[in-house]
Amino acid sequence: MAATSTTTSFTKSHPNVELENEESENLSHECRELLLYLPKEKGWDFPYFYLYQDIWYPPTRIQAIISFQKHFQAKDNDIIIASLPKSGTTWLKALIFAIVNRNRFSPSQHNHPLLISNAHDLVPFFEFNHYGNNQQIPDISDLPEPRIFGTHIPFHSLPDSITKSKCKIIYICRNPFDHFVSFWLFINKVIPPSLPKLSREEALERYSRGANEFGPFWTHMLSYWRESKVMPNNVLFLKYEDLKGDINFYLKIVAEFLGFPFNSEEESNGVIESIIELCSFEKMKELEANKKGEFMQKYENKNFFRKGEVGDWVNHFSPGMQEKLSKVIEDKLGGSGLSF
Ligand code: PPS
Repeated sequence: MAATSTTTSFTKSHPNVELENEESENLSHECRELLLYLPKEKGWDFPYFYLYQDIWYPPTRIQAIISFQKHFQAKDNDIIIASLPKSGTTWLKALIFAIVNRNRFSPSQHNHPLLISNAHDLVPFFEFNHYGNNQQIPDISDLPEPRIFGTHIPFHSLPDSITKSKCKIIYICRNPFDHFVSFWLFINKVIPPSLPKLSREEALERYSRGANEFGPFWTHMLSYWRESKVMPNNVLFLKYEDLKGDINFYLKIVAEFLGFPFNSEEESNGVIESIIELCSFEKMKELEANKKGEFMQKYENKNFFRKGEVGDWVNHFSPGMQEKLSKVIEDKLGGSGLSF
């Protein structure tokens, strides 16, 4: 499936005449023109989101995605870690970095890169890092191979260069109840003082309409879910809850899928257990690199590590909220084969 050039509603007769100054700063002419005609919603940690290719984003993200779609050249051995934010991205980035680089960096060595750097610095995102630097086109052709990238973009917006290649894409998905809680708490921590924090009811109302960054969650999840059924050798679909339930089993699945299977010697030498330990929530949360520092000069690294539990949603949902989200899940995912 190829990336389409604009979203569904392109209503020339009703432009968004009042593009905010701070929103249009550093945007290309092409992006500003596009924004004028895209559906617009109140944002969470940005003043507004715009619907681009069926997904809501702030303007800077759209600019980055357009640049990524235009310029990225995939290599067949590229590895792409895809997710909705707050689904286990940081964890999966760490696990995959450790698996793929285990011959360069032993998972038990005291100066392993994951002990001194945040996983997002080792595995940057296309749309925040590589293509998020205003309008500059990055030179990423000579990154060490296999190159490992992260993205929160849905499958249908990935450039042809990726979808028509032999790249390996691993998607991690999370139960929408826990996903919502993690997302809402995180965004409220990073909302700039100029914007109001969202109550959980207000946040859930918007989440249930799909009106959050990278939402609707169902469109995003289903984009990878369907491709994982069509192209199982290229797209592996994982669930956070499954990894929490049996990380040993899933680590082997991931390594095999990526073409880096563990051999019997590694298995008996405890390499799998060392990777699990290195990337465990408890270990990562306590590292200096993750307690301090910021990602993108906006997100404190410590905020990527909260509880790391399955089922924490029960502490945040009223019965009415539970009913509301259950209905959305049933309406949007029912019949797809994707369930939680
Ligand atoms: S982001 O912003 O997209 O990178 O966030 P993401 O990493 O996808 O999700 C953050 C949630 O994942 C939890 N987390 C972990 N769980 C298990 N193991 C490890 N190592 C790990 N690291 C982060 C993190 O605590 C967030 O979940 P909640 O429920 O908020 O605790």
